[in-house]
Amino acid sequence: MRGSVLLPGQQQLNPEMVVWTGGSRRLAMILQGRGITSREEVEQILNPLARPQPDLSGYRPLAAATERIEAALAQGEKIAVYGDYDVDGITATALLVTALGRLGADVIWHIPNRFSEGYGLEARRIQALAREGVGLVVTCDCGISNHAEVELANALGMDVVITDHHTPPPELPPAHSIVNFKLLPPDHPSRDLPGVGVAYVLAKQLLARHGKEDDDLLDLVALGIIADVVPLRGHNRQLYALGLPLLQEARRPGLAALFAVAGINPELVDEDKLAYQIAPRINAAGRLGDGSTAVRLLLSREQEETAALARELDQLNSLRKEMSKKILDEVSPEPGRALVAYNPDWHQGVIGIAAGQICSGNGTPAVLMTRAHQEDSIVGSARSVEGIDIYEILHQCSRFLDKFGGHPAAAGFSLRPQNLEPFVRAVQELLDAITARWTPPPLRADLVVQPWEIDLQLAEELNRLSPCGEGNPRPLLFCQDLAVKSVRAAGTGHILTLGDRWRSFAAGLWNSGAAPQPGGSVGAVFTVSRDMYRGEPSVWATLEAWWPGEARVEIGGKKREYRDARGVSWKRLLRQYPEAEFYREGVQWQDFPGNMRFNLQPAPVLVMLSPPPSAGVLRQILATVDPDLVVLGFAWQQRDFMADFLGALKYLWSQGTGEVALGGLAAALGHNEDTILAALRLLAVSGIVDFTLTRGKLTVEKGRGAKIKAGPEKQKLLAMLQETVSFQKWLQQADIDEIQQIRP
Ligand SMILES: [Mn+2]
Repeated sequence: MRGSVLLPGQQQLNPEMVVWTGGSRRLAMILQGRGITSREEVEQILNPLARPQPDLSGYRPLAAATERIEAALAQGEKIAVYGDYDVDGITATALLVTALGRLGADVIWHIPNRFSEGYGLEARRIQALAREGVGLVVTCDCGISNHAEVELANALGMDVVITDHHTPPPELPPAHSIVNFKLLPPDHPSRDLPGVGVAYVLAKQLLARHGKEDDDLLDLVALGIIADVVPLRGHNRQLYALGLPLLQEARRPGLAALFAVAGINPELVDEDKLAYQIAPRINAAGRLGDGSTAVRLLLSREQEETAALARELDQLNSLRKEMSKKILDEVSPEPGRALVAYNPDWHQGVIGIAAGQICSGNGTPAVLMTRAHQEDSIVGSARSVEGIDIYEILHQCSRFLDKFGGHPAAAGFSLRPQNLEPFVRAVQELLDAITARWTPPPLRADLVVQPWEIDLQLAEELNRLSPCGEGNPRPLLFCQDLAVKSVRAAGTGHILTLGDRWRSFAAGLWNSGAAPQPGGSVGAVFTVSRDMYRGEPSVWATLEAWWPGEARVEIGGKKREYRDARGVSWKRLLRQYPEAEFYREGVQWQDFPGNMRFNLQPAPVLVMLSPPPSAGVLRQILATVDPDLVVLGFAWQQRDFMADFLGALKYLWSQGTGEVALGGLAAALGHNEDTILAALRLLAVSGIVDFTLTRGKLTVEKGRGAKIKAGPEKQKLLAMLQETVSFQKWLQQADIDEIQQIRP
């Protein structure tokens, strides 16, 4: 599996990040590790609707487009919506047609045929529209590169309003107006809207001017955002958050029918179901048949019609899957070598998907070619891995190609049959040379977790980062030591039961060759999600990489000796290690020698008198003292946390100010900072205190309440305290070998 793993840096966590994430230290660590450090950015990820959508009404091209469409409405001019055959173009078309229809427009629409017309405006179709009496063409998800075709439309007496999100060429086409947010400044939150998002902004403005609703169109936008793999940041996150509930309520009959044929419970619709189950079914229409089928499905309100259309898309998708499986069966990629293959019988609409599957399965680029449907030429599709720019490679072979386009990860091209042989030779040679010196980039882990942390609560906590995908990846977790309890083959991969002595969870391992042996232990990098198992919600992990337990990735790099002195009295330890740094925390230890986590100094010997509250604090202590010898001397007794905590607050108030550093208070009580915050939140909702946290400094004021309220805050605090108790109990009796696995 993947060679190397990059662990998150050991940076000091800004305590305010924990507050901004609503008390989640883990989310705070992940976001800070990703360079998200301001309150606005955190809010934008976790709570995108806290702020209004960007106001684009002052954007001039939008006003021009609105005016031109309103003129068409006033004159009863025929409008043609010109879309695209992928999900983005299909949803954008359905959206514009609905909005224009709602305004009483005389509107027709067109989805080009992928093979006979190709992507974007096409000359013969423009002529046909002119003959049909169209006066205004409104594009969506295309048009920005169609200079000649727009010119032709103008010559035939039609105006063109372009709405598109593809990168504009240096010279813009002579359209009446061009709404493309890629022309906005680089940091504008609307810049990455997909085609359907751009269409929505225009439709919203038009509808608003006529006092009409646009909210029911947002399901189309949410679907297009996920299917078009645009960054899940900025305005996209807001539109997705608004559209998701409509999808989960299955408001649109066509999508309800599609969820039904796909066996999806609408309430459970999320970004993954949209990307992997819904988008392929809608795309199947354009790949194997006619994209119009999908537009009709999205527009239809008739139950019989939607059921029939949804079945049709489902069948096309099954056919598409069979065809790509057949391609996968027919090729035999060599491990570590890029695959270049041609077969005239493969379907043009499927080679891109198959190339993607080969590429991710084999971990090398893949180039597949077939005979074009319509003309005497060969078409190809290429997919590549991170760090190998397939577009650049095609560029270097462009002397053999008629057309090529794309980006570093995916590209398409066409060539004449007589060039096939020299092209295959050239491209294989180039790819061989490059893949030979290529090493996969390291996986970048967001968070180091211990086996006992991997539970449903973790999955739910991390799920607050949803939607995850482009621009906001699902967090990658690193765990150094997981027991492999069982392994069974499932589909193209394996399902494992992993865990530690006390807990287990299920994990999927897909497309990655060998699985570990049960009975041993592994290190792994994985994502977690919430899953239903036998009707119960549970945590599910998806492994991205694993390695045998004995080949552990070094985190600290330093060899440390550990000595077991659990149960030995502190007086004896003090005599035995007079030069050592002593760690002790918690009110019961106040009068003992030693230091809290913040007052510790580097020293060759560390004696731990009290058990730290979490692996995180233990790591912090080890990192600060950086000892060669660690003496585990802790004795532990359970205390009443609330009594200690209220006592500390009383002491604070008796001193006057009510101000204290969060870290200092946590250390004095021997707890985690997020536990202290959870306790303060509970006391605050109970009216017992009022508190603010600024730059790590707490100000706590006395409130009027006296009784602690039951509710989610109390549950949360109890869960955190339980976690600390479990960890400290574990420290009491675990093998030294296991404790040693917790490194800075
Ligand atoms: Mn698009």
